[in-house]
Amino acid sequence: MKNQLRLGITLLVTLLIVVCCEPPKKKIEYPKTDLSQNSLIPKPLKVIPTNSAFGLDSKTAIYTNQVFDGFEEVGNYLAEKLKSRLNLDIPVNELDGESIERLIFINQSDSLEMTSDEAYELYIKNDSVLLNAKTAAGAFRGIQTLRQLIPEQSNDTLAEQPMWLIPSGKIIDEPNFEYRGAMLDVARHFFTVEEVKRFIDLLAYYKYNKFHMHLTDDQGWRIEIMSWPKLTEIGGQSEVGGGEGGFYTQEEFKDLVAYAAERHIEIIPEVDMPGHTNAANLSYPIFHAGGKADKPRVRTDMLVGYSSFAARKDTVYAFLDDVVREISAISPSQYFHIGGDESHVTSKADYIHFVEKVEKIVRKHGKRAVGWNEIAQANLDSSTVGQFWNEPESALETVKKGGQIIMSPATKAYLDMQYDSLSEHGLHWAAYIEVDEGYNWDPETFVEGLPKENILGIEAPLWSETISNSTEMDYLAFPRAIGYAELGWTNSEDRDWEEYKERLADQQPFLDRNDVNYYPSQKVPWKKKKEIYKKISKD
Ligand code: TNX
Repeated sequence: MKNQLRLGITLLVTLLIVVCCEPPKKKIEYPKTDLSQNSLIPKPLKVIPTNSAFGLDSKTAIYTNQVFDGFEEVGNYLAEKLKSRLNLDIPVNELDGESIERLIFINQSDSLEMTSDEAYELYIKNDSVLLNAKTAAGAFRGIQTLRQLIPEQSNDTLAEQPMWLIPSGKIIDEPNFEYRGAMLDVARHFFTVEEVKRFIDLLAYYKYNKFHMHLTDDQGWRIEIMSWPKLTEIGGQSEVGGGEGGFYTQEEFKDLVAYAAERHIEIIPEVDMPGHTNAANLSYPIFHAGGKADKPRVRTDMLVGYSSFAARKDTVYAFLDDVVREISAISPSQYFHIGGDESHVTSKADYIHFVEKVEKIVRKHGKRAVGWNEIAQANLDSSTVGQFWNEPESALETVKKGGQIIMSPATKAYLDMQYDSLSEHGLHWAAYIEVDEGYNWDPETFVEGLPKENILGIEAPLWSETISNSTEMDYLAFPRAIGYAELGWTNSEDRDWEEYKERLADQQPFLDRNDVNYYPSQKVPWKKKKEIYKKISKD
């Protein structure tokens, strides 16, 4: 008993010594925050503030699931962004550092309430950020939300080291549509691999998941086809305005596909046919339709509708089988876009024959065909997707056959339309699309009678007749592409221009940091005049 007492006292004393002699940990007094006031785009499904903060700082570590594919890569991606933007060296999956006090845990979980593969939950507390996602894609979307929550300024008084205070609370989120895309026309003007990657990076920040590349048109053929080398040797050497054009080798295309995949963005290749094929026909005149179609020659103008493949020649389909096979082999996407628009010099019977033949070739190579809305004239498999741009009846026809629709109405979603009559670059044959016009429509109701379950999603196409570099691309794409991201992700009842425009204005620091030459629309209450942010670093 005596011994026990002595032991008890010794323990107590030891404990007291330990407690009182450990250097006192300064309790951080986080200021009051409101997570619901953050300018997230796209707006999440649910945001529940708890009014405190997580202090992102040099004592933070990232830990990820290391069993499921892709989670660690998402952690590495976040660490890279924190390094380039904040100059913080945050370890990923190394927890032995003594100074680690806070954790961002990227966790695989099957028990989310939401059904989408891209769903995620974020629980932000004083000492941890827990990101739950079923898939790495969901985790990647959640990481974008976290990036957007990092404030411009660090707080340098709360601790010895600078801290970026992320408001605490809970975010539950998933996309409304599974297909949220942008398209870039690399045929009218060629864009380099670096320019395309930069665009993909910007789209990733706003949770896009599809990137459609319009690879061929009258003015240029931009993808190497080993079995038909003249397509790029001849067809790749021109563009609108007389520039030298260019093309992607298959290796370069694979590199782009991999780069996009790291951002959980799928590249959808398009070979536009039977019209828009002057460059291919110039390379191999044997496939030219003749008749009403113009004789192939180098085209640097912006006209459309004058070219066609010969729809009744068997050799055309043998050639296209090679093209579809080679591209499919380097393109993991389930989709292959066959174009099909504006074939004004192909007879209706020839057009239908052609589209049905090519759709079968695409399916033979294991892909789902996508085509511009005109393809509805043909008898198509229900797996084939129509891309609505100008004919509501065609979209309805596709749906009647059981097909799905991607919404890209030219009057609302075309990134190449001018903002107004004074804005630079762009065309206006469909409409002038100011930033509010581009936001104020509903993909679910735009085509009357189109059931929601047949709408795969939305895509904003950027045709490039009037733009030839990143600066010009930015001007047409931003800030409108940010709005299309929200139209694809956020439910329509949660969207409101008056509220959105404030959140859009808050994107300015991000856009400026990344040197995005956005159009400074008067409709948006920008906080600062353009140019005012100093370029610090990219994120
Ligand atoms: C129509 S939209 C086209 C393109 C042009 C675009 C210019 C569509 C399927 N075809 O060939 O580049 O207008 O806005």
